Amino acid sequence: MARTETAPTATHCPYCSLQCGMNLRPAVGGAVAEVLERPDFPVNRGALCGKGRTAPAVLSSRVRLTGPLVRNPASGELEPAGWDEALARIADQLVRARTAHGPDAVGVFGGGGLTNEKAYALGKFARVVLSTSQIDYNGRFCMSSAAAAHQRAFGLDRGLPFPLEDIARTGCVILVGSNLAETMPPALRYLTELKENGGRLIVIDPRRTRTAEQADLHLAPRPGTDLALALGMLHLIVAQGRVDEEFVRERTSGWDEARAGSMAHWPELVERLTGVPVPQLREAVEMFCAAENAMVLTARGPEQQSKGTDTVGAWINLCLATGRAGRPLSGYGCLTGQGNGQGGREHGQKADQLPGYRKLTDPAARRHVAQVWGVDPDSLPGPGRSAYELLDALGTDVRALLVMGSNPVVSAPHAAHVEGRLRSLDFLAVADVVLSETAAMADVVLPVTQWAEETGTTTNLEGRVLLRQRAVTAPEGVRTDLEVLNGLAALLGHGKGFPADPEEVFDELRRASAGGPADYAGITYARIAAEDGVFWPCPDEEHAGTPRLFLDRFATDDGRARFVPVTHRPAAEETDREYPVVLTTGRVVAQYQSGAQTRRVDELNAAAPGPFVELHPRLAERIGVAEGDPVAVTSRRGRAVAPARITRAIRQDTVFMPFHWAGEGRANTLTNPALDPVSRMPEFKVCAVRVEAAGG
Ligand SMILES: Nc1nc2c(c(=O)[nH]1)N[C@H]1C(S)=C(S)[C@@H](COP(=O)(O)OP(=O)(O)OC[C@H]3O[C@@H](n4cnc5c(=O)[nH]c(N)nc54)[C@H](O)[C@@H]3O)O[C@H]1N2
Ligand SMILES: Nc1nc2c(c(=O)[nH]1)N[C@H]1C(S)=C(S)[C@@H](COP(=O)(O)OP(=O)(O)OC[C@H]3O[C@@H](n4cnc5c(=O)[nH]c(N)nc54)[C@H](O)[C@@H]3O)O[C@H]1N2
Ligand code: SF4
Ligand SMILES: [Mo]
Repeated sequence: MARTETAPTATHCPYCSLQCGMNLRPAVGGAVAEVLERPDFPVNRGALCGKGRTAPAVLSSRVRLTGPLVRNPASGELEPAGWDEALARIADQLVRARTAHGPDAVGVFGGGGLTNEKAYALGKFARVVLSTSQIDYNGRFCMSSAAAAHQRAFGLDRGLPFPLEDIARTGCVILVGSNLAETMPPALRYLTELKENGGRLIVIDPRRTRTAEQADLHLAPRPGTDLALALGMLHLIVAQGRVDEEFVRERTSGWDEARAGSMAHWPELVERLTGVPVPQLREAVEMFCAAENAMVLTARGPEQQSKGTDTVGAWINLCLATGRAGRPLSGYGCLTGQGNGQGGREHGQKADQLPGYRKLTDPAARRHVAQVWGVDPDSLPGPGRSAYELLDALGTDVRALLVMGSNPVVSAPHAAHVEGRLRSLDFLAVADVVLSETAAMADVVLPVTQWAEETGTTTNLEGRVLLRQRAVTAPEGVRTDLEVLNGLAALLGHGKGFPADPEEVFDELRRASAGGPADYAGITYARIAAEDGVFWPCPDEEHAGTPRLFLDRFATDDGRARFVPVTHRPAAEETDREYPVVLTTGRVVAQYQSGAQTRRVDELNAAAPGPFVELHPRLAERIGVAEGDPVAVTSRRGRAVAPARITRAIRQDTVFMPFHWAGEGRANTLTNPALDPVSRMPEFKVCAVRVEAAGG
């Protein structure tokens, strides 16, 4: 008996999209649950980064929420309350908003960290129980530009169309705006193996990151100019006669227009736009074309731009023109970010989407899903607003909001404005594991279980569906997100249709996704556990799953990949005399996202205690700051202050801030909410700022 209670369970890390496998042994007595290696799991083969290794600390953290909180109207304070009271308050307020202002006055904001089951149930809850179109999620801030570009070019969006292991065996990898040495450390092994196998690595990043240090060639463009860089490379490929004419003829459409788009992008012009010297551009083309197989992988650098969709499109064009797609060991891929960044974008928490990656505007999709849900297709609302537009509409069109799995006070662009919008709501409910900055603003806070305390599936960056199994017992007083939705649905008149058992939800998800682009019909919990995960699409239980996509045909109607015609355009905000420096933002290895979870872990705080402004010694000298001095960074939207971190690893015209912290050093006080016209992705990676010494 005692043995089974402390036996380790095979499960997965709560954080990033690598979804590293681990074994977790429950705590004995007052101790923290123990992470053990799980060397047989293929993605990370036992390796974990510091965040994964210390994740159990958040399970037993003293600051985690263990009972609901309800704001006392008299004192204005959040006070402990029972579950019945908290849920009744939410149901009552959502009905009130709907009655007074219509169903679209109620909004829902989800997260790419939610399991497939939760994302599915949340989307269904919005459409069926609330009848609102106003649902979106933080994945819009993440990989939505790459997702849109995938759809346009290939007719299907799965981040990586091949398993990570293929990276080690290709000939050349261009890594665009990914710092995976810090953002998915165990994946660095695939790049090391690539080089051991004789392959070449090109890294494109305005900073010489730990990842860039591994590269055979590092190009450091000015932020926001990746589109010009990709077009410049395509220009050279055309000029040097290196186009794979046969591939272009047999497997693609739209080449003439794409080629025409590249013709105006002379290397010298590209050098002027990007700051990348022509010889380096030529060297990159040489490395990429000399290899028999090659890949381009993008992450947030080129994607979080107001032209992210076109930028990724330009990199895909490069792959297509050289025949590096739709065949083994070659292709384009996006390194998705959040734990369920892939699955979270497939099952219906996105504004325009139904489960199985179906479109909400497609009548056949509506009929199929409505039938699974037992509702009239006409009762399903249409598409709603994208994440930032939804946050921007709070307090005006949208009067009540339910947040599950995001902390936008820290992570949304133009965050002070978003805070104001949240404050102007009639009602805010937040389900979280800790009192995040967003939860602290809520009228009702619901404490939920964490990863290791509940079972559910996630789909990692490879499209591999995984089972994250419950390994420890949750503290008394917390409920799962599925139980929360089950309870709210019942209070709102839907006693059926929202089971709290994850496997039951998954079985419904399988039916809802059947026949859709992201088809999970053949995937079962038992299969996942037995097979180290199953790659979608997997239409039936006899189907082996699909680790590699597009080898015979692309997922477009005619089976051909589509070139997109693109030309360069500037960032939404360019530098000028008043704001002469470019700010870009991103991550450090020891903190995760808004920091809501990792800022509760001593070991991680010791490694990354707070925000900083990374700047070049020349710029530091010009403004008179030394290492550690407070630097004020001002944009058209606000001012942030953080200590200087001086390094030659960044361009002289650029400063970098990580976005993991709230308060004075919050990077998102500064960022520009300019949106990509297709994906509605905000421009987190480029805005114009002024940089000054803040001391004295
Ligand atoms: N430690 C840690 N790991 C994480 C996360 C975390 O918060 N912390 N979050 C997870 C999530 S959700 C995501 S989305 C991923 C993100 O993973 P990454 O995309 O690797 O992370 P970022 O640091 O946002 O951006 C990567 C790099 O883009 C560069 N960059 C900035 N501007 C530009 C530009 O204009 N062009 C180019 N080419 N590069 C540019 C930055 O200098 C940075 O080094 O990480 C996941 N893993
Ligand atoms: N300036 C700048 N801003 C950025 C970015 C950038 O590069 N630069 N990157 C953007 C990107 S890529 C992303 S993905 C976003 C992420 O930004 P956020 O959406 O804020 O991400 P998290 O900090 O992971 O927030 C998740 C919240 O949900 C809670 N939580 C975790 N698991 C669960 C669960 O299962 N259920 C519930 N109910 N709650 C849970 C956590 O405690 C936390 O409070 O930030 C974006 N913001
Ligand atoms: S790399 Fe990502 S999944 Fe792996 S341990 Fe670190 S945070 Fe967790
Ligand atoms: Mo992300």
